[in-house]
Amino acid sequence: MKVLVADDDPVSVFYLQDVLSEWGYEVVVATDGLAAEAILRQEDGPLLAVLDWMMPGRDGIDVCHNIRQAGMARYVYMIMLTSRTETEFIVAAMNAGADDYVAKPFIAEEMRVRVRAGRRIVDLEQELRRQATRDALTGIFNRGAILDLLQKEMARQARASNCLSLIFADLDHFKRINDSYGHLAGDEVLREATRRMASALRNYDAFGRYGGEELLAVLPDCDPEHALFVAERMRSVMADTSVPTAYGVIAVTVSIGIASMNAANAMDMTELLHRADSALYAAKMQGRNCVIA
Ligand code: GH3
Ligand code: MG
Ligand code: MG
Ligand code: MG
Repeated sequence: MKVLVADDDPVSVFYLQDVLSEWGYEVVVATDGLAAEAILRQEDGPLLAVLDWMMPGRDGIDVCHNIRQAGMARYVYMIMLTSRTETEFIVAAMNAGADDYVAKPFIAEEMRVRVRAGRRIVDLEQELRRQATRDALTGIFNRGAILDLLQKEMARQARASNCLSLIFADLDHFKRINDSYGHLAGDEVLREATRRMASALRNYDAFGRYGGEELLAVLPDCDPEHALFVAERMRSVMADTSVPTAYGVIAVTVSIGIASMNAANAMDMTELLHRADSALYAAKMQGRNCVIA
């Protein structure tokens, strides 16, 4: 796990770096508050930070305050490092958003247990976020998370005047699979189907379960032509190879509908979903195991 160490005192930085890496943390260093804040705001920035109170430019308290105000998607656990240990200073630090504090000069063992307590919080927060956004059966995004992501991505693409494509996929005659092989076999097929279809996507695409055996892929910066190519790949990874399960080898195909949006034809999320759903319906009508844009 990455830990940010922000301190203007090179001796303090050196010591912290030394002990933290010995305890297995990956240390990122900033020597002033501005740099510290910039690092914490990065998309994959550290989730744990040890911040010196007194730093040139922007002090640790301001960094805490700004990070809490920033409304970031992830929680950053911040430990204030301070030589001011009177109650009023501690209250000020924690009011600004610090989670904990360690008195300077610090004792390594105390730093170790306080960072470890922070890590417990960060781990719990990440697990909670995973459970809230992932589908329990397949591990892909759940309905709430994929729709949330679609909404955000549509706004982002509209600002950038980029094209976004949406793929709506539905397994064919899935009820028959449940009826013939049982629901546990159906579950296995669904898991394998999402795994295969996800591998057909680019790594900045998002994939989620809309409901039952209906799946949504959000493809940013993707025109209809390329979306068709991706969807065809998703279709063929299913059609080309049957799925081996504990209950037998099961052939399963998928029907896919595509809708795209760009600056010239802006629309809201409901409209885009509706279009992809209509295309999916047309694919079913055309005989299934096909893609319609
Ligand atoms: P179509 O080709 O028209 O899509 O036919 P279908 O049978 O796939 O369509 P329908 O939507 O009627 O049936 C979907 C079935 O998927 C019904 C439901 O029991 C099953 N299903 C939904 N979620 C799950 C799941 O998590 N596990 C299993 N095993 N089955 C599921
Ligand atoms: Mg200092
Ligand atoms: Mg179906
Ligand atoms: Mg369905």
